[in-house]
Amino acid sequence: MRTFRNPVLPGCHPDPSICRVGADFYLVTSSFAYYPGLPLFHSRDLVRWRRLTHVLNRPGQLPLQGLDVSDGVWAPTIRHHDGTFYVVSTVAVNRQGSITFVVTATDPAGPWSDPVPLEAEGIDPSLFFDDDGRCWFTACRDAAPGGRGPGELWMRELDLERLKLVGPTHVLWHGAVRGAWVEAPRLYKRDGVYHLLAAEGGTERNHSVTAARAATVTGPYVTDPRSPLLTHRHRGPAEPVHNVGHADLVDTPDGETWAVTLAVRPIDGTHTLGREVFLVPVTWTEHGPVFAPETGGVRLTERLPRLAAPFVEEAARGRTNFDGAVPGLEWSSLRGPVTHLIRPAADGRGLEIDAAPEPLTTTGVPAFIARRQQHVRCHATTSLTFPAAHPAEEAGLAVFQNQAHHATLALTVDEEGHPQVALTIREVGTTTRLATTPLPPGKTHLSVESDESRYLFRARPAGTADWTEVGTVERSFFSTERAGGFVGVHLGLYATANGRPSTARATVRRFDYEPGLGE
Ligand code: 6LW
Repeated sequence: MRTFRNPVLPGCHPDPSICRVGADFYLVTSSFAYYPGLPLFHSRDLVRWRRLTHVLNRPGQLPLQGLDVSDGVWAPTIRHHDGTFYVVSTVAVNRQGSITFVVTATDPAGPWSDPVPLEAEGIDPSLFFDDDGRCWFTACRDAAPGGRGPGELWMRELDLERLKLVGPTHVLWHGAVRGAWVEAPRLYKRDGVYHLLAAEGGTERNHSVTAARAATVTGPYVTDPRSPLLTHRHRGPAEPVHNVGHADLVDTPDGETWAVTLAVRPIDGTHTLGREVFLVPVTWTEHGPVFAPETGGVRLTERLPRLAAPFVEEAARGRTNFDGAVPGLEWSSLRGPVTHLIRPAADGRGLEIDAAPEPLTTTGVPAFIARRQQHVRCHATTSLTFPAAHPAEEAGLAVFQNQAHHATLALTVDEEGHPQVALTIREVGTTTRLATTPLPPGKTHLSVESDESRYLFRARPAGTADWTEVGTVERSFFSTERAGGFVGVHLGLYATANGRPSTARATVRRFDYEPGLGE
């Protein structure tokens, strides 16, 4: 049997949504407070995905300043109708309020329109185009006022001309188990029946895909008694894939149906890479969709979709030379563009990063760019020079969960002005300097290597042969279970003067990311 390896999008890519136009599949995921927002991927075989663009890549489209890393852009849905692509999504603000919006494009590569706010309560919006061309907007909201809580799924019509919700609100469903966090509604029509899929149980171990169905689009919806249609909540610690839910379905041109769903890969009960995208086969019966009919679950090795030609999978390794060019689509900043802080170096070789006053610990825009960690075992290295003049000035590598929870390996100076490399962790207001190692001034290589148990931080002055171990941090420190929130680890480059004005500037020659052996 020809197989592929799940997840098809490793690393922090939660809340996937998928659509197809002809032979082309498009997929979007949440992006939280990372900028640009809403990464959009393209594939022809459902397995190999290429970054096409970001749906929100102009600063005016995205109000992210002041937000926690796990707030921001949540749970989009992408659909195509009559020559237009639609993405609906929500900006969550301090886990309390939210702004739901729709953006459109005729070419998925962009440009995408500015967001049009919708008067919609709640999160996880989606669209469904009925046979008569009417567009139905669904989302989930609190069933009871106060606090984002176990919810209800609701629907209104979207007027496509005016991009406005119109007509009455229809309450669709409260989930297979009332009060179990019904979210992520997605609607499909099959053989005259409307099937409403939802996520239920919360996005952690109890996550699941549940369903209801109706004869008319606005309901009444009746719980599919087979619910949950997909979950791993009953599986024990030996199961490699957990927290399965938040699915979206797509039909292939040759008549297969596949689901994309989020899930995590915990090790000893914790996961660091965030929620990743898994591909699951689906068949339709008279009862509705059946997920993974042969295996009953989400597998790390799955049979290839029929449309995929056999291929050799390549791990996502990457060298970024930063030579005269802006970093590629895999790089993000926090809460807005950083072109005023990070730019191509004057000699065209590498990037300059200003030691801006903003530290990594606030909800502002620090001088920081990062890419997702996509493999538990991986190795990231960089080479930089940073003539720090004050101990508050630092620049180097960051292993970043969120602003309250990260580690840095940085070039800085001690109180006497001697260059050193410092390993520091920050956890909810507490900064701990784990280790320092003196260094000669000048170009230095920094490296972080992770595996199932720890992150190992090392340094090497340019022109010398041996790496010096600066220190280690246990892997679970970076886990979602420890840090909270909705994201996975990002590996990045940063500089800061920690609140002081500074003219110090780091010059970064390159950044390499290599999956470890067996990844
Ligand atoms: C997403 C929602 C969720 O909107 O997490 O817990 C949110 N559930 O489905 C962010 O990914």
